[in-house]
Amino acid sequence: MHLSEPKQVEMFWMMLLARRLDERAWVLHRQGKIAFHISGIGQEAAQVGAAFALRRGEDWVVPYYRDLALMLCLGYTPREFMLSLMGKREDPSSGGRQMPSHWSLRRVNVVSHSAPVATQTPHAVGVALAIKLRREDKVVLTTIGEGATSQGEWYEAVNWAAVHRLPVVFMVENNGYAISEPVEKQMAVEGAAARACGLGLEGVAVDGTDALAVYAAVARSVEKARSGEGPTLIEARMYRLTPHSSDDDDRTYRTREEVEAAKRRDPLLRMRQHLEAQGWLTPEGLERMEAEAKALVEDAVDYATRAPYPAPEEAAYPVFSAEVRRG
Ligand SMILES: Cc1ncc(C[n+]2csc(CCOP(=O)(O)OP(=O)(O)O)c2C)c(N)n1
Repeated sequence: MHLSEPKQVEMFWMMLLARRLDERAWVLHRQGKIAFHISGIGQEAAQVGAAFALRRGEDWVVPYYRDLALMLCLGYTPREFMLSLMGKREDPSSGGRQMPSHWSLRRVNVVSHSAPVATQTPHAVGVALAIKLRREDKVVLTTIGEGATSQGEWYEAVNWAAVHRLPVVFMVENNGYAISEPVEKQMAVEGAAARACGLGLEGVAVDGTDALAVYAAVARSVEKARSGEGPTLIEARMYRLTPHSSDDDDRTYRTREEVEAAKRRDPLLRMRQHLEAQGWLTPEGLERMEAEAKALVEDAVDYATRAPYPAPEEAAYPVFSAEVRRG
């Protein structure tokens, strides 16, 4: 499960780019230039670790709204992210119809999710069933927040996957909160991995601020799924460093001290320190990366700002089928 130096540096680059894009999204929101943002800050290590364990572009991914870093690893571009934030016609996820960060990218097998949490899990299991029936050499990775694992859809889908030993990896990004609800109010067990034992699949808890640890856990689960040994539930433990969304004020339910303490365990910082300790990242190298990320963010914002909105007369396309529209 060893990853080479260039791969590890690439992991850091993806985390850095996701962070800088995400930070700009907050600024755009506060400037009144976008309507809504839901952030992945603090969750990048797990997302990148998981993405690197896949055959990207061949395997299927059914993500959730915080997965910007995962999406970038699959080939989603900064321009596409900004198009989605601004609701522009060229947004590949929905042509500006969906909420931003409800990713979908047909060219690399990424399936969109609906806004009701946990509805992506049955979709992912359906894809895994199709893979098994067609005897394809592919797996599905699906992600979710820990709060959403309390939903009925989640249990039904994971149960089905376990019974039929489907090639799917369930990764829970446990960031400590479901909006204002802390984990201990969400579940009577210690974490989402413990939920696996009642459903008959392996549950693994891993430090979600460590990209390499998540990579190792997901890579092992992916191999297991590929060889017909069924699904795994991985719980990646991390902390949501931002409010839930641009509409949330997290000061109403958690202390600043708690958030500041979590920032000292920032996954981006952790990966940077790891690379520096290996001698794989110099101050000049970091400066170059930062400059490149800034240029990509600027280009994406300029591009998406100039891009057209969907035409009003196309509002129902492709949300409803032709039949529904006629009716
Ligand atoms: C079925 C349903 N109930 C409530 C909501 C509103 N809602 C959106 S995100 C969210 C919190 C989900 O928390 P968690 O699953 O822990 O993921 P996180 O946002 O913390 O990453 C809620 C309650 C929703 N979208 N769908």
